Amino acid sequence: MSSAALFARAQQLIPGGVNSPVRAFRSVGGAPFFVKAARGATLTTADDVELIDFVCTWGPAIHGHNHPRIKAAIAAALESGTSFGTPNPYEVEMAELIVQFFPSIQKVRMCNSGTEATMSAIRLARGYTKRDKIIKFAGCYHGHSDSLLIKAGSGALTHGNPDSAGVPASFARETIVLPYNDPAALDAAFAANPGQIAGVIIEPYCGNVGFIMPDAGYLRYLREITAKHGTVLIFDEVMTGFRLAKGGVQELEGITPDLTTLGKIIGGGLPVGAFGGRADIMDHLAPVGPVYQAGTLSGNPLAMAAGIAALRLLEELNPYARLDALGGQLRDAVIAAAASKGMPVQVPQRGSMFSIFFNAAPVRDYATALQSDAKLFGRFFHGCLARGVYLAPSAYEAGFLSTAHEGSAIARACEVLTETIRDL
Ligand code: KE4
Repeated sequence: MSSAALFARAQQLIPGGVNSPVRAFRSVGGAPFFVKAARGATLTTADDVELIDFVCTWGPAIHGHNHPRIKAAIAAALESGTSFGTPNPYEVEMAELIVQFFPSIQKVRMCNSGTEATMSAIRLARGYTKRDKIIKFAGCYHGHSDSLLIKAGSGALTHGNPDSAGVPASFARETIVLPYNDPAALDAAFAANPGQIAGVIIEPYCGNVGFIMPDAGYLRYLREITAKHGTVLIFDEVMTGFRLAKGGVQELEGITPDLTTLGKIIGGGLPVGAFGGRADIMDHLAPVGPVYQAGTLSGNPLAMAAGIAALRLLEELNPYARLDALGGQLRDAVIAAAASKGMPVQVPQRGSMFSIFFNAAPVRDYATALQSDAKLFGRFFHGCLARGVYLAPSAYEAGFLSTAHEGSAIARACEVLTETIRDL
């Protein structure tokens, strides 16, 4: 059945025809394609079109799709069943791997999505500090829990406003939204809310507003001011963990957060999330402490087996330099193509993450990201898609590379990006 026919059926039964809004192509226009198979760097659509994939299922597929080692690990686990509802050996091995990769994590709890991980970390920070307020940053996305679907309020230093229908104003009042990369805003928020801020949650490198990296010293300042005020610093590394380095951004930047949230890669493509950090904080979690958190399928043996295989592959391959070279190839191709026609473009890239902003100014926060030409991005997106390259269907998402992109896939992709920019 074609994508169009599938989409028509899906829209009858699933809101917008999708199980996650970004997949609906609303911000780039057109109708989404359906995928029936994925392997390596390639997606095969329901219309038998092959696409070079730079979404990588939004991060998990760092080894490419359907990697034989991950597939074999799932198959082996499947022989013993799909879910036990009891502790299982895979969970222990996963916990040991996470703690090994992330020295800041002394104890870790598995869950089933990044949203669960960040929601639980926020509750834990509040339970540990007995404070209610949290700080998040404009442009950072941490999943769809009520406390985090909040946009900056009128007084950005006081409280936020709901960023979705269904979020009570009373919830929004406990979330302060600050601009990213703005140390003075941090000072002001802590001064305006003395002894009230339970936690600060940040994407240390932003991947949900396009790809934005912090100014030098910004994360260190954030670590200092949160330590000074007894506020729990939460690094949301659901996207960057295991992707930008084995130990994520905290390894690259040499910063030790109090809690870290993880997901995506640690499920090897199956549903997963995790949060962990200082043992004295984590031991406030049930059944040890008073902060409740739970999940029927948390630590699911199939997801653990897939994630363990993905992490073991990272240990063996240590692919980060190769991934950074691939990202650099893509970045250089886009910059050269845009320069040849005097088109302003920013291509922030680090390792296997990148984004393409049609913007004359460097993008350093939500406000500058919004000044990019999203309409032009939409035309660029569809031009690439028509030539067989699938970028994230939004001007405000990050792109992802995998080790499977090496060789012909990256070479073809660079040609396509170049041709598409030429014809814009
Ligand atoms: P999930 O609940 O979607 O597993 O994770 C939420 C989440 C938390 N933290 C960060 C840093 C994230 O990037 C995400 C989810 N990322 C989006 C990509 N923009 C998932 C794609 C989608 O919503 O379909």
